[in-house]
Amino acid sequence: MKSTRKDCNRKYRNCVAKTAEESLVPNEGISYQFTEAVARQPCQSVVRGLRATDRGTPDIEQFQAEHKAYVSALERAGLKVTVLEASEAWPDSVFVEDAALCLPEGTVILRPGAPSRTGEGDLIAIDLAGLGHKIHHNDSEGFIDGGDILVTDSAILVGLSKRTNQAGFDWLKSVLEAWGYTALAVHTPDNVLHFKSDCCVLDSNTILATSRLSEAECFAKFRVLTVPEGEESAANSIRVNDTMLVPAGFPATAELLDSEGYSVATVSVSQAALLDGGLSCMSLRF
Ligand code: CIR
Repeated sequence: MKSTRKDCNRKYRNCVAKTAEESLVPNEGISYQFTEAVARQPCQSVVRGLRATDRGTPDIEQFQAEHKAYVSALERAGLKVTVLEASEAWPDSVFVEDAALCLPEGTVILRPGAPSRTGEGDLIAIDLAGLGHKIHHNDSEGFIDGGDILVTDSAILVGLSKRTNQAGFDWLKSVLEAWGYTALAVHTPDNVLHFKSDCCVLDSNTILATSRLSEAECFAKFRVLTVPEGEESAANSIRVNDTMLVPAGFPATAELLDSEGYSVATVSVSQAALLDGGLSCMSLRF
């Protein structure tokens, strides 16, 4: 990546009303102020993508159309989006979020915990290096999926899950602490694929979460808005600059966010959802 931490902090300072000195959070804006994103075209083999429950096979053409609309939504929110070529060898590789974590200090290559996804880190490392990212490789035996990593402006929360183990967390924590971040291990609810399947950042002090997570101790320092009952999947929304991207089909959540003053845009992710994917997992934002 081209920007340094210092440059980035300067960027954030320019974007928010308060200066970093006045702010109560160490990295104000790091969780939602971005200039770029990386996504990957869905491949034909996505029909063999992982899913906890079989609710049907994704339709490739519809997946591609929804992916295109997703990229356009990111662009409308102000990002320059690089769309990487599809990779047939890795059926779930459209879900780029699980393979890397992009921070101002560098890009950390992760090791996704599902056996059919472990090589996605090496795959995206080549692409991101080609885009000028400073790559930090995973030199541990641990597993960690980006879907379990919630970057907030005050700390980076990592949900231990079926895809992210203690060794993966310990390794990432050592990398993040060397860069000055606080990394905290938290619990991913049972039967939930990833920690971020159930929550997202709304701003420096506010989280949107499902009711099963909203009472969790890990959010004690945040104001938490709870996703209306029956709309749990809408917790996997993403804030991109001044826009809240919310999956289509969850009107009560869109209304809640609108009433809280967020500018909401909806995006259909019906085909990704068949593979337990959602808005956050289809891009790396930085
Ligand atoms: C998987 O099971 O790994 C994929 N089918 C879905 C990954 C979704 N990723 C994410 O929520 N970060």
